[in-house]
Amino acid sequence: MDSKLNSNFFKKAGVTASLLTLSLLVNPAHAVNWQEAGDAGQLLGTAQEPLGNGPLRNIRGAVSTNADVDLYKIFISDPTIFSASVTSVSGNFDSVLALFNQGGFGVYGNDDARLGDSNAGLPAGSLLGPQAPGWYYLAIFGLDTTPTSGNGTTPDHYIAPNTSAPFTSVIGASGPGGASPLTGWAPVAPGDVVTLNEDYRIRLSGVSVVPEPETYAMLLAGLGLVGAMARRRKAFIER
Ligand SMILES: [Ca+2]
Ligand SMILES: [Ca+2]
Ligand SMILES: [Ca+2]
Repeated sequence: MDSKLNSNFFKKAGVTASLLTLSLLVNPAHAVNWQEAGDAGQLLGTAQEPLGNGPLRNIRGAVSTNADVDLYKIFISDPTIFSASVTSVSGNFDSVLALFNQGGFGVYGNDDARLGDSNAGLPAGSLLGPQAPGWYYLAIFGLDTTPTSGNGTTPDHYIAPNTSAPFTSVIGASGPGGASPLTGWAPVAPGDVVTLNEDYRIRLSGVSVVPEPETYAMLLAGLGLVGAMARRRKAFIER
């Protein structure tokens, strides 16, 4: 192999890696406002992951019908302040929020944040809330469906318990299917599907798009790469 060519290649690659590292260091993290791209899926494998770099402040999206569930993969960087609250444009969408952990197990959910307000909210500081930083899944959906687990979507598979008025309670995964991870959603009978086309906004706190540990890992990997290249270049030169 031509050592000169290799040396140039590594020099180039080293500069690229250095620039990447530098841009990560000097680029202040801006707040991210995510807009649903197309239609977010509703299962762990099809959840939509907001992209960018910085604290995730808002997710905006739309529910096409009362059977539309939008699931987002989010990184909760600070569980002590994590909260999520929905506003819908017209108020015709009676939203529900549910949080699942990385394995798809239900964490907590809510139908109405406040009495007389159909917008859902997951409060900070709840004993039922997330206790550790990490990847989670946040679902927004309407009242006509509910998350299910196992190999069925009948009420004996419902992850959340039945609730009664005033629907403001914060609930855990204490339904009959609550001990297993999310695998489906209770179907809305075709005749009961209603077009909504409702825009929603989920305001978030305690959520980051690029998690800090990963950023550091990337930085370290970048620095390590540069170091390794410098060492290899040196080895080539000394040869
Ligand atoms: Ca949607
Ligand atoms: Ca959807
Ligand atoms: Ca609601």
